[in-house]
Amino acid sequence: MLIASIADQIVRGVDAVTDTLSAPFSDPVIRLGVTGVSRAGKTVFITSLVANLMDRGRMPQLVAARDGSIRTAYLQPQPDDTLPRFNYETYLGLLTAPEPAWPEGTRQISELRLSLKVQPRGLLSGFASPRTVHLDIVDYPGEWLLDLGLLDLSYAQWSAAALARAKDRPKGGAFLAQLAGVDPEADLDETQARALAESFTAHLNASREAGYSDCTPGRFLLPGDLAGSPVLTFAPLPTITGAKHTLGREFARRFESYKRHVVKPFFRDHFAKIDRQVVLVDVLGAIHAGPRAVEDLRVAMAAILGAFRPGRNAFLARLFQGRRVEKILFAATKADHLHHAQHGQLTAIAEALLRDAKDRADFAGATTAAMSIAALRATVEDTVTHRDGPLEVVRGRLLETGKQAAFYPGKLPGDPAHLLGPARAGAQAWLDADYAVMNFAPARLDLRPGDGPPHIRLDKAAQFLIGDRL
Ligand SMILES: Nc1nc2c(ncn2[C@@H]2O[C@H](COP(=O)(O)OP(=O)(O)O)[C@@H](O)[C@H]2O)c(=O)[nH]1
Ligand SMILES: [Mg+2]
Repeated sequence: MLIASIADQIVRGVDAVTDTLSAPFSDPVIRLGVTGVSRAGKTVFITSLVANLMDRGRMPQLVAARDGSIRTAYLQPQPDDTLPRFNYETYLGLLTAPEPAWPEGTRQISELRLSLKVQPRGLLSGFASPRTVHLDIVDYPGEWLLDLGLLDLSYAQWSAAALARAKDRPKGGAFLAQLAGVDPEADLDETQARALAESFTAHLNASREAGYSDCTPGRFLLPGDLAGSPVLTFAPLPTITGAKHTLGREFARRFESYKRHVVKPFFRDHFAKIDRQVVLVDVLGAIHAGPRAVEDLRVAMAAILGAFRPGRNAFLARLFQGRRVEKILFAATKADHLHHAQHGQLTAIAEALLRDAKDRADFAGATTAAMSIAALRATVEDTVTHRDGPLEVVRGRLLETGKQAAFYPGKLPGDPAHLLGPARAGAQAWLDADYAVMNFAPARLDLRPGDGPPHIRLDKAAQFLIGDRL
């Protein structure tokens, strides 16, 4: 341990020296992390952000776009040769086609470099030539961040927590029933191990579908090329004594292996290099799913945001070595599902979730903000007459039928505590309200030259995240 940390420091030290030496000769780089659990809106966010940075007509809240400091923006080969490239052209093509469609879900990390030519501002700016700022955008699943918490847990501790969660979550009963017939002290049987892992994974996936966010190990949901490997073939077990060659002992070993070979490399190779971070959250989706999903979101967000606290555990502290993520934006996505009259309430809920996480985690000087945004606006606003008076709705094309429909998701409370309170108290359903969500298809676009795709507050988000560096 000691030797490892000294070696780490030496490597870091050398890094630091070369950084300073090369700094005057190389262009500044901003590494922007984009995360959120599956379907939170990462792909759409990055696609629209990049399109709107290339065509800046709809970005007035980004100061460098409004005042013309950004001269041009163009895509360049990314710096990391071994990371998949974010498939920007394909996604934009889908979203802007005559029959627009949402991109397929992505389940892995990817990267894209956008380079901006920026005219320096200030006294002598007229004489200076434009400088280049590289924006390296890294898209990675929020599920992977939740795994950070596993580093602090033994297999027995994780098992206890996972079994407790399984009790009243989807397909948890089936897994527990299967477990009842298993003796952890019996010799390892690979067929049984696989069956347990499959049943546990089915339970995690069903929980995720039902709106639960806290479903670890994250790579069970998004296995990529690790599918079927031993590091993903384990499940929680009740108390084990751990004699050699037993199922219990082997699962405990695989759990440790998962931490070492899956969790740590991600944090070391990707997470520790991020300067700015946006965490996307489908708050409306969770509200629709009910109080338990909202409570789970609150806990998961605290865990996700906890990953940005370098003092969180020894492993992270060593990785960051005093470096830190400078800005963290917590964004409630898909705000176009709500008339703007209710955006304030949505932002307040996002703020309350962020505050809760902040109360427990000091982000060591990182600036944080909460916003409600829509990366790609799929609706227009309207007012319809309802038996109780006028109702402020949004109108869009339904994904299932392609038909236009007006939609009212329900009245969000002005005080977020009216939702977060019952959620925390373990309510099963909302008492006095019902919230709906609707799947809208992306709107057909008719873009003027110089305009990017329509959005809500994407420019404000960009100003917060990168505005100070342009
Ligand atoms: N109406 C609306 N829907 C969105 C928006 N962003 C994402 N979505 C929906 O959320 C789904 C998941 O988005 P995606 O970017 O693929 O999520 P990811 O899994 O985090 O990359 C999309 O297929 C859309 O249905 C948005 O700005 N407005
Ligand atoms: Mg994606």
